[in-house]
Amino acid sequence: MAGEPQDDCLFCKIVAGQIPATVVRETETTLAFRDINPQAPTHVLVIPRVHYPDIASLGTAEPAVAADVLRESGEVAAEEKLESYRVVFNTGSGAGQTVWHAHAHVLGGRGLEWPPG
Ligand code: D5M
Repeated sequence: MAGEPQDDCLFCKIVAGQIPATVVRETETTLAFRDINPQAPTHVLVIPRVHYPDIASLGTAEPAVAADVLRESGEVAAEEKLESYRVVFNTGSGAGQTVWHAHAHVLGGRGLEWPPG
């Protein structure tokens, strides 16, 4: 059920402490940890503790938690002292989503081109 931990979800396992992660920030509703395959000098993922498959379904069901993810993305950027950075929600396999638990990518520490690939 949406919102409940999923046995087959990698990020639910990180939330539960069953898989290790390099955690940089934690709140009651969110977790921020370093991406295992960084695409920039700073590459942190911010996730809700609750399971929703993408940011749209999280935003519809639990808008306050979606707002927490956005606020924490900014807090990560501030902690990492990023003057310019990008917050990305890949949504759908055609956009590169591979983990079906909502997550923001916070990317910075190098020049970021626009439009993205
Ligand atoms: O982003 C999913 C991201 O999740 C991708 O950048 C790799 C990252 N990832 C996968 N496994 C781990 C673990 N175990 N720790 C940290 N980061 C991880 P997407 O937008 O779905 O492609």
